[in-house]
Amino acid sequence: MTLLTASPAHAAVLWDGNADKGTGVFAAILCPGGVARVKNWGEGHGNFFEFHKPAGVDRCEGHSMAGAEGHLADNKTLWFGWSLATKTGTAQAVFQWKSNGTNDQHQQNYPVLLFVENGRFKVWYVAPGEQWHLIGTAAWSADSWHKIELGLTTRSDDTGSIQVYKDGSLIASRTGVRTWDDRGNKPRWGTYRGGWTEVSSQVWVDDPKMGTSRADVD
Ligand SMILES: [Ca+2]
Repeated sequence: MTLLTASPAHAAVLWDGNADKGTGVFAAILCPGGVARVKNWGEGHGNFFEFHKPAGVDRCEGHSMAGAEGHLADNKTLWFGWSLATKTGTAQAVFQWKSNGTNDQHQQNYPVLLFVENGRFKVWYVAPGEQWHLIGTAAWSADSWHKIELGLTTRSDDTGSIQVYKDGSLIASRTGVRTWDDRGNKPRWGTYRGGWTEVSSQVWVDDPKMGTSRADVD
């Protein structure tokens, strides 16, 4: 007798940010002076999100996930997956694992940052005290889609972990990190200035998802 089992019982898609549903899949759009909208180039990705940050503007981002923030907590395993394309090789911060609160309310403003900079994709872990650690990097080609998968175990002590896959290859893996700040964290997709407020940047995000396993967001 053969037992056919479905996917593991603990696996689950916790949030599906399909662009067919519009920008309301995000909890908020933070894009003053820029453009955040649904776009479609008539290719296989169908509808996706466009974030355009003109020069002189700090950010154009989709902040967090409507209806799914209850899943964000300490001591969780969370996977985020999406497709990303950038107009140039310097799109600045394209994802932030952003801490809630401001200034002295947090020890880490952004424990994990993903950058596209000078033709490289970069994974930063930013420890308390604004200590930046480059924990992974890979070549980046502008104007084409790339699959990004980020796995986090959230910990407010130093026992968390970070894994990042780009186009199916593991490019960053780090344990012994603090991934959950005092007031918690939320994901942000789009483009944030980094050191280059004067640079215009345009990025496209398709099919962002959150789940409890990599398979959920693959
Ligand atoms: Ca799509």
